[in-house]
Amino acid sequence: MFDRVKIGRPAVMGILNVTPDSFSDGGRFLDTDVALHHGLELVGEGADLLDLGGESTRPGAEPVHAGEELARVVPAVTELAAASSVPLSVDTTKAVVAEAAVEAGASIVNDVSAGRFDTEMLSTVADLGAAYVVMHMRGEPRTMQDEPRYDDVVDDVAGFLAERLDLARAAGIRSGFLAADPGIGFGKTTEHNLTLLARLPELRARLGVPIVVGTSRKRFLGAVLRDIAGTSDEPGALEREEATLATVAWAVDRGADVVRVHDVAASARVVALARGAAA
Ligand code: PMM
Repeated sequence: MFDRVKIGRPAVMGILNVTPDSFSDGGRFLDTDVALHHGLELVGEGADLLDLGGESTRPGAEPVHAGEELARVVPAVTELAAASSVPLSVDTTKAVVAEAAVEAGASIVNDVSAGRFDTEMLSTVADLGAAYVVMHMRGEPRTMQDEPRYDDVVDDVAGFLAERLDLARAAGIRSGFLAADPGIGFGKTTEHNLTLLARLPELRARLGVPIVVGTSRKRFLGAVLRDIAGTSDEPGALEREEATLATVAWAVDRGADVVRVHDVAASARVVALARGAAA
């Protein structure tokens, strides 16, 4: 499902947020027809997978009720599953949403809480026979950016992910169906994020599962660009695209198996080039 060896290069996961408040494309794809259209566009641009999310996880975001999340995600998954054959992933921390989305045609559950927010999640994913992405986040979205500290960010993140992968296996999720994500931007400073990217090979070697990396349009890129420009203004989400592409190339070079991105067309080209350089 996630192995870069199988398709001969890292996979491009296109982001389809069906939320009114996601940080970079919130509100644009809330309508099911619009989501379907955008999803198919991403597939046409080279997305190997689509990741649909109905709850914003941006820093400070408030949780969404399951009913609301289901109403956002399930119709979009149903329509996309009927219209396209790319694997669909559901970005959720709730077992009921994971279950409904998989029944509607998704085959991957992308859980930014790695099973911490819902005690039913791991057993539900195991019963569904779905693939599962465990991501590292410090605490919860509402408070994760409050003075993040680590002894050694790579060691701490790897230790957390290894523990969550063990729990996922113990719950019955098969090893070949698991992937891990360092959670760029989830309770980390700019320095932490850059360190995690630089030391991705170490993380990958320690965990022994495919690695998903999501840097797309994230805030730390704005901070780096601001420092480079020597100004006090931070570029907004839509002005972070070239920085995103630089980190996509970097992540691929350091062994990322899946890159989670908004701009699929440009990322697909960068992945193809970076893979040539990394080979
Ligand atoms: N980032 C966001 C949401 N879900 N899932 C994974 N596995 N990795 C990420 O880095 C990640 C995620 C937040 O970004 P968005 O609002 O653009 O979706």
